[in-house]
Amino acid sequence: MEQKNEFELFQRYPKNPILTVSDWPYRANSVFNAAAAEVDGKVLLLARVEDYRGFSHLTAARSDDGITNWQIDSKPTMKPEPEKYPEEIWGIEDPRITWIEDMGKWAICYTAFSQGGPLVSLALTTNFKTFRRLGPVMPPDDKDAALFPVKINGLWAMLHRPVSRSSMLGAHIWISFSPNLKHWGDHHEIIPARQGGWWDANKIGLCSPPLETKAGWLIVYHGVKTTASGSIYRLGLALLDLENPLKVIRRTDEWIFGPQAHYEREGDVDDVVFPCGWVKKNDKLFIYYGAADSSLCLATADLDELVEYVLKCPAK
Ligand code: BMA
Repeated sequence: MEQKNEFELFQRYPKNPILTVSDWPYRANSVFNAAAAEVDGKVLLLARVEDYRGFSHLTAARSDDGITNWQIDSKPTMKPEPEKYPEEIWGIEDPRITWIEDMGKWAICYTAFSQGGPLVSLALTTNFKTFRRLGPVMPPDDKDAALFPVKINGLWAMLHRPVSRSSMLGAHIWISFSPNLKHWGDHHEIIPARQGGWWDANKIGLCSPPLETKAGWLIVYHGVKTTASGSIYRLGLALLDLENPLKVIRRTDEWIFGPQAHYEREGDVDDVVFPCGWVKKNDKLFIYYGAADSSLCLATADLDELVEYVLKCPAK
């Protein structure tokens, strides 16, 4: 692992990127923004793969140590099915995986790129080979969604990021509830994008799924700063109350990770770090992120240090 940089909570894996399209067993334009989970003792990444039409599908890669020797499915693991699910016409993107102990299943929230814009779809799996789609659960525009692993006060809960057509009003993180994973309501905005000069002004979105810690649900989110030469995607943290996740206990004022390495600064979309998954290995957190919409990278963090840091941030 990399020499620890004492100012950074996240340490980049020195041999990043861990996966690129040159590792892929079939022809594709790019691999990025992967969900992550520990499945049968291995780390499984469900990567977004963009083909040469510009459409995305999802493909699984598995590794014993979560770093090297990835076994990549030889063909797409989960393909868009526009004949049955018309909202998947322009592809499926940016999955987030949550293990639902109560059901003994993995839930995957993903973006379906419909003719009406991106929306949130949900699928369940036990094996990452076959998937049971529950279909769209949020209408467009909505993305950056993940489920909580447990019911909250008797209901399933999901974080997501709807965008108002009047984009002047910004894009914020919302929470919604469901009795059955299919019908969603009780919608509340919980983390607003800031305004003006902030790194996370106007547009934010959830990254990896909420992670349960003693101090609360740990959230990592991206903030998008618009500049004269394009957008910069950086990451911040927040902590939600364990029993009542509508309550934001803490939120970092400063971004804690942003594009610095050349593979994050230059690619199909410059200046993007975009995690969709993290895996806890002992006290370490392995965070998997798409870099510049072009490759898959790894950074590690000490979970206690992250929580300690976020607890020092202003109360919200
Ligand atoms: C967001 C998402 C991500 C992408 C990012 C940068 O809106 O679509 O998939 O990585 O833009 O292009």
